[in-house]
Amino acid sequence: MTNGAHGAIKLFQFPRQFGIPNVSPFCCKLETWLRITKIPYEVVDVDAPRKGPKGKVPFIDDAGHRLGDSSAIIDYLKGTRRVDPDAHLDDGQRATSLLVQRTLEEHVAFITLYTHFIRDDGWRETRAFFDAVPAPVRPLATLLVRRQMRKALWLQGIARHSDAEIMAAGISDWKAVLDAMSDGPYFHGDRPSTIDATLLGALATIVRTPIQSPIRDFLHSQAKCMRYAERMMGTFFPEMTPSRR
Ligand SMILES: N[C@@H](CCC(=O)N[C@@H](CS)C(=O)NCC(=O)O)C(=O)O
Repeated sequence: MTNGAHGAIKLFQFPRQFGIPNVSPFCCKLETWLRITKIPYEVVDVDAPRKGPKGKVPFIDDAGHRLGDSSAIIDYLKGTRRVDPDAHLDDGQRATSLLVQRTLEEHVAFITLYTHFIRDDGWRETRAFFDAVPAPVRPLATLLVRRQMRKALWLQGIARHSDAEIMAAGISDWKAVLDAMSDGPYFHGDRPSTIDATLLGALATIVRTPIQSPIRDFLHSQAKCMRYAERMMGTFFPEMTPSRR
């Protein structure tokens, strides 16, 4: 084990749902990164992101030191654990990683919030997330969360477009990401790097949940993408991957 001197970190994230590491792209990204780097961790389920230092999940506790934001946590762990799955990348690959990360985290993530919380197909599935809320207050709680999400997406801007425009924008993003990807097995070739964690986080919540959308249909039609998702899950989360018949 590479990190023997350190105890297991605590990883705070949403409870698992749909048989994937996490429905939150950022939580799935961080847990995938921990598996790529073999850093020991234990999962702590949280329902309320506001308990974290940045008011969002994921966050970690490393021997009493609490830290939020998946990228800040990754930088911190690279430094304290002296592991860097990106060390072998050249400047061009690093630049591509950053551009793909920004596309996924600053654009695709909002479209995914729209498909999961606002579109009826998504909301039918996502509302089950609130089953843990006591029944008498559940209708009000879910109404408020969805209203807050609509407001956030309006302010961010994506919700000012028609449904067809948002779906087309999402498909364009994904086409660009898939075109930038090597022939595998990982995004940049033979070895996994941080962008693979980011990419699995963004993909799993779309292709491995039952939430229907034209974006999901598009991704399911891309053999390269589906092979990649299956390979990443089989390699890093074998316990969540149904065995092949
Ligand atoms: N930049 C952050 C984004 C994390 C994030 O947006 N988390 C969402 C869940 S996907 C969250 O906690 N949202 C709750 C909120 O904003 O109140 C990261 O990389 O960790």
